[in-house]
Amino acid sequence: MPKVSPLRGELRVMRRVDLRSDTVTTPTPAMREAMAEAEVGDDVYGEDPTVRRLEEKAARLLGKEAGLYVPSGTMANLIAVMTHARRGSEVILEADSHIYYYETGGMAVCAQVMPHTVKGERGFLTPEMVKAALRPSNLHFPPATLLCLENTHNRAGGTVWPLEQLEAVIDVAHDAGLAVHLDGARIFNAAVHLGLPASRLAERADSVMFCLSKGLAAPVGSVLVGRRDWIAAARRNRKVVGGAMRQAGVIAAAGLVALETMVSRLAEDHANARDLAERLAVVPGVSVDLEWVQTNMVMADVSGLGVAAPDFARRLAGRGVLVNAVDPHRLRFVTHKDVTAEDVREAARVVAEEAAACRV
Ligand code: TLP
Repeated sequence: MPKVSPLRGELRVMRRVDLRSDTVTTPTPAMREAMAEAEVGDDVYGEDPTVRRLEEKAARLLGKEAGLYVPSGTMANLIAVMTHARRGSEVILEADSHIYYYETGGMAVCAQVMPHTVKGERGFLTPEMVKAALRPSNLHFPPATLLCLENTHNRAGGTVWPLEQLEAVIDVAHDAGLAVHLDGARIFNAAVHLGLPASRLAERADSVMFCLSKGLAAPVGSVLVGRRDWIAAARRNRKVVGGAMRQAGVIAAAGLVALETMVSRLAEDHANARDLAERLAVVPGVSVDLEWVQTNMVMADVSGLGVAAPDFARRLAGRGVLVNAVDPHRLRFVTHKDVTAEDVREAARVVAEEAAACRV
């Protein structure tokens, strides 16, 4: 609902542009229709035909044997860690990865594993970095059992792993006997950027999770995919963490529509992000690394304005432009299906005006 705001003595209609995350997307009319008509059953008995169809479709799209529908990406990652990694073992992951940074320490609380973080470059590790993190077998060290990777990488700004590098890193982990889990919350954004099927990006990983409730705009859910026997073990762990649902076909139906109708349109979000990035990059005091704006995120460093990013975000919110500060210097702008090309231009205009006001 547009708000009316008094600005410079005139009345202007304030457009609300929500760029905090693609998680704010709302379901499409086709999703709501599919939800209303979904055939359902008790999924704990394996009797929900819609959930089964979603799990099978997700597995097929990612080139894996089986899938498991879960309430959230966080739970999917937690179940993956619980299922791959022995209690007391070490899990290697990038220092800014979502699993380490944003999942409330679930891997320590529930999976009882030891995180071993490695600082990457733009969210990517190199084979050398992983080799250096692998410690020899020794009574003093926890044995490493799992490597977790993230594509696209959230805190790096939606960056896409170069495929060769991804595969080389996975090979190093496999050679050392580690399993590899890919947090592919936005794997379809990566696939669209590379012009490759998501299954190609998922090929060498042992398990992959992706979110239906981000750019694909379904209201709830993520899917974890992998080998059939591994998914059976993950299903038990989903029950452990209370994530087994009953007539979940009602929400899974929207997930099916998301996979059928929302993947190719992600290119539009990427184009909007690129346009926004180019507009922000020319605002004095704001800096954007244009080379790394690859998908639906823009990271803007506002330290040149002499104001902390959370304070600048509050100023923007007062003008109807919602963004998240990801650290004291950087703001994250995320484009998605509920943000138009015009919204993006308006957001950039508001940033330029507020930036100018900071400088006076
Ligand atoms: N990311 C959210 C916040 O939690 C930061 C966002 O707004 O980007 N993996 C990755 C790479 C993610 O970005 C997210 C969500 C998750 C996992 C968790 O998914 P949910 O929110 O479904 O638990």
